[in-house]
Amino acid sequence: MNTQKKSGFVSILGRPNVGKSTLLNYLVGEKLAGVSRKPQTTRETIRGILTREEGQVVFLDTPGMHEPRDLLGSKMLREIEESLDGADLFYWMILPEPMTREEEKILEIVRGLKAPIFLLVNQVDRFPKPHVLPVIDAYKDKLPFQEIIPISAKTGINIEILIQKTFECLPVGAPLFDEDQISDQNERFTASEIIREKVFRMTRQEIPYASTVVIEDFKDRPDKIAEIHATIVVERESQKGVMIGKRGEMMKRIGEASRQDLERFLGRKVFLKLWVKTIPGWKKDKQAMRELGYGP
Ligand SMILES: Nc1nc2c(ncn2[C@@H]2O[C@H](COP(=O)(O)OP(=O)(O)OP(=O)(O)O)[C@@H](O)[C@H]2O)c(=O)[nH]1
Ligand SMILES: [Mg+2]
Repeated sequence: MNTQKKSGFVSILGRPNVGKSTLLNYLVGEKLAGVSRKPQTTRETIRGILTREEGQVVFLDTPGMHEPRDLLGSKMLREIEESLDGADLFYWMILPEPMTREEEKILEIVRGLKAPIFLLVNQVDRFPKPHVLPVIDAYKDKLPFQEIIPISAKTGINIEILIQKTFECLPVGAPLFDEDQISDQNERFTASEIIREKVFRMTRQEIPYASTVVIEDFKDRPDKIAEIHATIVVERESQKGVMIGKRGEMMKRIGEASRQDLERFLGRKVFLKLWVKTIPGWKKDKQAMRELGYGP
């Protein structure tokens, strides 16, 4: 009988760089969200869907919780706030490190949540056990967590247990999406996320934060190749120079790495054409933000 199937929304929260997007990708088995070593990689909530015998979970990978400094930062904060509504369960992801002021602030937000909370202590693959246990001890009295689970979003430690506990916690309900669907985002969005991830990984200092990616055109050609035209937008002319690199070296690297990932994701050959454009101060300009896809 299908009546006991579970279904619900799980929102993944935490400070920048703890591994939220890595977890989302692991859970759905596909790279939906950009991952990098730099904080604030994720800018918009990304939804991933996991369907099992037990039912269906829709995971929401949110931007890292931080103090906004510009319109883009405020938009990221709104994305987090929206993901709090309607979640059936929250994952609060931390690292096995002593609590910082940043975490104290997040604790205050998490304290007000209505749905159950799992505390996920991530990256235990790179911390020895004696390091992890005192952290769990320090956190466990702060809130009545439904579960506290040490995990590795990268190597998969305890992820099966996490999935089982998650289904136990979700309400009985019918699936919202098709069984074979892993996201409700379109290919255009994932394509921009894949290219933006490369920009984040390959450029330095303020450049990743000054850039965004716009998909100008995305079409399937008669020869079955996906032709994608994308523009990398930066804030200043000097950044444009860095983005292009000496003799176009940087663009070549970003383009090549993006193409490989795009082909893997789309399952077909890709012809990728990249441009760089400056829109002065776009992160502080409401109109420009809207045009670049960061609408209210
Ligand atoms: N060793 C190890 N590294 C991890 C693990 N999870 C994430 N990482 C690494 O941590 C870095 C940050 O991961 P992300 O998934 O981008 O972190 P995030 O929380 O989504 O970050 P924001 O989007 O900036 O909020 C990347 O370099 C990941 O490869 C883990 O379990 N073990
Ligand atoms: Mg992220």
